[in-house]
Amino acid sequence: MAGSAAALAGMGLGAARDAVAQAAPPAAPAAARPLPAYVAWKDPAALIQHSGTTIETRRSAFGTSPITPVDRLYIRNNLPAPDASIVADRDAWTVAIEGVKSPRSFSLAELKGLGVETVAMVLQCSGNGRGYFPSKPSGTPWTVGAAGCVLWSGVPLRSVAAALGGVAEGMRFVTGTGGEKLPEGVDPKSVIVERSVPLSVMGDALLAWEMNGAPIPLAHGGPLRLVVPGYTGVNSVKYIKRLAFTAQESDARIMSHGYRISPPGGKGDPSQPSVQEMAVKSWINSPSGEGAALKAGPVQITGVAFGGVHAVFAVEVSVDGGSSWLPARFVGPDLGRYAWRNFAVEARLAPGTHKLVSRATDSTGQVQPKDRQENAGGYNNNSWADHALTVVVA
Ligand SMILES: Nc1nc2c(c(=O)[nH]1)N[C@H]1C(S)=C(S)[C@@H](COP(=O)(O)O)O[C@H]1N2
Ligand SMILES: [Mo]
Repeated sequence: MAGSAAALAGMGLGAARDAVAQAAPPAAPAAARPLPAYVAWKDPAALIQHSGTTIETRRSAFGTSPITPVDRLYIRNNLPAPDASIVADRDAWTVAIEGVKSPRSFSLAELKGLGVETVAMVLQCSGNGRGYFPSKPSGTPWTVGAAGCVLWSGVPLRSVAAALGGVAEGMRFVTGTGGEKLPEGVDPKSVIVERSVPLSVMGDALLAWEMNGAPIPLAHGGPLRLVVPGYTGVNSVKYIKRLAFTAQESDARIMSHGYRISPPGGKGDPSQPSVQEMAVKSWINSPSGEGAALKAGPVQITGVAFGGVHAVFAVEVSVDGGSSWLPARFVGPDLGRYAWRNFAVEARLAPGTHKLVSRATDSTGQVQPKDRQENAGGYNNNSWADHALTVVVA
């Protein structure tokens, strides 16, 4: 596992892993498939298009400032995005609020009067890093780019609940329902995007209408999106049409059987843990290992690190596959516990092959693990070894 040239040349596990780490195709925008119409405004050179509904950011496209530009941010849709007509008159969008003392619907215009807050938050698909599972779980083989750090503005859930007399007795979950038109001829529960998270998210969750300073694009859930800081992306329901405080978790398939941590070879069921809180994670973005070999000399090794529900506290970098570690420094502003931080280490890399890895620690002392936790769906991969980058210095 030491990132030596010999290990790379061999056919062992380390070599296989490196092959996966290099799986992102080199930038070739001219040859890239055109983006689908609903995301045609995105930057194709910054993206890897797995399908029309699964598009990830290239490792080399993250930059060194914390906020991910919307035209580079990943896309994940379980159902086709709704028609653009839903953002023609944003303020007219309505959301039903249930499970409060006085249930009612609010228009977006009315919600804007109830409160406003802004949070910087890592939005990361539960399956980010699935591409590094040797078991090749079904689902998109995301590498690092099903994630971004985004600023959201909207009304806190607690303000919405307070405006309606508070959460009703006995409610334990926040259940959000997406506003997609469902395909006909199938059981709605088998396809609807409806997720439940514990009531404890009330402190920081928002009903958001703004993203990085502009109205949320349709593709990212406009006109109105539930955002749950610290939780994986699936819990932040786009084009939300119903927000319910509920006694039970939703029985929609995406909640009951989807996004569960199942043993390898197993199937999801409601007894297993749901994919919810994110854990401490980091990866290196530059040098990216894509494109031409590096020249020997000083290099700034940069990447991103986040703690999930806790703030990230420290990052270390290794240029020898994890045998020895150097402390990284944080670069740029701290946007709060749910955001990621950019980090940098200056290193001199001699000619040859180097295996670069990073390892983050959160504010509670949790250290990013070396190994992934095997599971059937390929969820929650925060292994530092899996996210290694192999670079060649001329
Ligand atoms: N209504 C709705 N919300 C949704 C989804 C969806 O398909 N429909 N996909 C979820 C998943 S799995 C992820 S990872 C994120 C992706 O958000 P993005 O497309 O804005 O990057 O949205 C989540 N919220
Ligand atoms: Mo996701």
